[in-house]
Amino acid sequence: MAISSHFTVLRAIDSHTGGEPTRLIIEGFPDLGSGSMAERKALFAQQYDDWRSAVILEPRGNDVLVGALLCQPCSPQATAGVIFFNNAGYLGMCGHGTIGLVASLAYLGRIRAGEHLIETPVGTVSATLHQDGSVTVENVPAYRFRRQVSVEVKGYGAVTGDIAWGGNWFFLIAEHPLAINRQNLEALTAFCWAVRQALELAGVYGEDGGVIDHIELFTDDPQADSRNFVLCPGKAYDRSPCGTGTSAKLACLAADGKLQPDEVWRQASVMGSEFSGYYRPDGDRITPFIRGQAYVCADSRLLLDEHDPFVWGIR
Ligand code: PYC
Repeated sequence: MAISSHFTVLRAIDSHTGGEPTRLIIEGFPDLGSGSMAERKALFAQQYDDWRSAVILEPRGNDVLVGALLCQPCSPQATAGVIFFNNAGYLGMCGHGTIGLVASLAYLGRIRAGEHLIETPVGTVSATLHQDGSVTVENVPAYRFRRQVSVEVKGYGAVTGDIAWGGNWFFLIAEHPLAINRQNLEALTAFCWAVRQALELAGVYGEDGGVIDHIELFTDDPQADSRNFVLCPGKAYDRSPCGTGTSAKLACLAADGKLQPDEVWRQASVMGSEFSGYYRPDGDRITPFIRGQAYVCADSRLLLDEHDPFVWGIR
């Protein structure tokens, strides 16, 4: 089928991992060169940010969607490089997105079951595609940076949580007044957003000065070891248990001596989807392993019409 010259065409594979969507761009994106994924992410952000909004924002996308740009890796040993992005900007790493990437590459017939190295802006991760289609991600090293930090949150009072790195910065809160279930999504979102703003107002950051842009709440779950609610940087909540958030949780459990190496932790999301995880010690950090399953749900072409007033998304 011929497509007129005023269209730019991107091929996208959509998947979801525990309900959380990933849109993998496999063709049509501007060349970002051959630098590291961190360098290519910087170039993407500086020169091509309108391509991020075209892919992610309405009318082609939505606030929940996480984008993943498939890149040629630097190392010949790696299967792929990837840069993750969302409605607000860029992610260092994304667990559900890596599981979605691997499921999408398997759907395309580009990979088989086994271990694959994937380069990300925050380091190389390994992803094992199992025979049953599930994927285990060996994430970048995770650690708890600060324990039990209190912050005054407007309208809620003092809130205490741990700050941990799982590939993104998280504030993990066990003690809070909210029920974690689908009926309470608005209140959960409002609370987490207020916490996020309070952290910034109080000048509380990650170890590298990074913004703590993921807020994670926990409660007990009848089936899993815990249920969480994760608010992502652009104010959308994660439908999955969040791979980097589960990694941050494993780091806190390890630091508290509440979970032993190789012991399995089942993390449920607010939607009821589940990841399982375990860790291995890595100096003063841990290496987290997160297992989940993604399903491919679209193989499509995104059309960017130069005459369309919303060609770069509704910003
Ligand atoms: O699974 O790591 C994750 C993630 C980060 C943001 C949304 N999902």
